[in-house]
Amino acid sequence: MASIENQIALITGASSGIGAACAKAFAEAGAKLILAARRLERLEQLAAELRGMGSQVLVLEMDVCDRPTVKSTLQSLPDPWNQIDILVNNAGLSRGLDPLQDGSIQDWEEMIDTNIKGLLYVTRFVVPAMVSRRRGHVVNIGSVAGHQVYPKGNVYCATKAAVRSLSEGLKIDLLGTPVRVSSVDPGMVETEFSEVRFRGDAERAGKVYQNVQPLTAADIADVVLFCVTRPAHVNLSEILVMPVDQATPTIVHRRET
Ligand code: NDP
Ligand code: 8X3
Repeated sequence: MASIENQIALITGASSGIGAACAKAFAEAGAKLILAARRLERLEQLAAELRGMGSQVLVLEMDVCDRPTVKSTLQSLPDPWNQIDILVNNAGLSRGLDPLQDGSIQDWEEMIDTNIKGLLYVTRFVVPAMVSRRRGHVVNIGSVAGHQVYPKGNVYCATKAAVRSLSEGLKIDLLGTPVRVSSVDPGMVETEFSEVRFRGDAERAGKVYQNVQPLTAADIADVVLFCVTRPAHVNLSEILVMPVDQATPTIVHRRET
């Protein structure tokens, strides 16, 4: 196992779920953390917890969709925080679950702006320094939804298929440099994801995980940490992580009550 001690890791969407779990796992492994999201209060709370464990943490209030802010924030990081070794492109969301022909265009735009364009902006402003420093690892959080489309998943699935293509494209374009690109693609993980999808309808969100054992955010953080702690010549290109109870996005084993 290679160490990530004292390496600088930028995690987007660190205020909740998988991003927050990655922050904890990385902090335990001794990394220095840049935590980014829109909800500053949440980030400050997590940062206080991690600093209490002895970690160095920088908090960034950053909406990945806001290109000028992403650019200015990332290009004005103080020394040594500008020397990012690991980028976890995790910020993402789904909105709604509707047949495409009835879909909300605003929901589509929010998913496309966040999951595709936001990931691109952050990558564009972080990776050049990795190339010039000749070190770095980008981990994109994709989804099983990027492998298999499910009913009413249309645009969300398309954004995650795009993330899969972007991981592949970046890997090809970085060939010849030591910078690695991995895609970690989870199935069902119990986080705030479904509450966001159903705009705070906790009852509907709860039904997604009813009578089933989903993955936890910590399960995914484990896999991300595994990716970034392989020897420098090893790249885990793509990892699909599913709960045992889930075969495909729609084929799920629900226990009898
Ligand atoms: P959560 O809703 O718990 O977390 C999503 C995170 O993304 C939050 O920290 C949120 O922070 C951040 N985020 C959303 N929009 C933006 C934005 N515009 N700018 C910056 N940050 C943003 O869900 P998960 O932890 O489950 O989701 C994390 C990733 O995992 C997503 O990419 C999701 O698509 C993917 N995924 C999730 C699965 C699941 O079943 N849960 C399965 C497969 C993939 P804030 O609101 O503070 O900005
Ligand atoms: C999140 C998992 O199956 O709801 O990417 O699309 S799913």
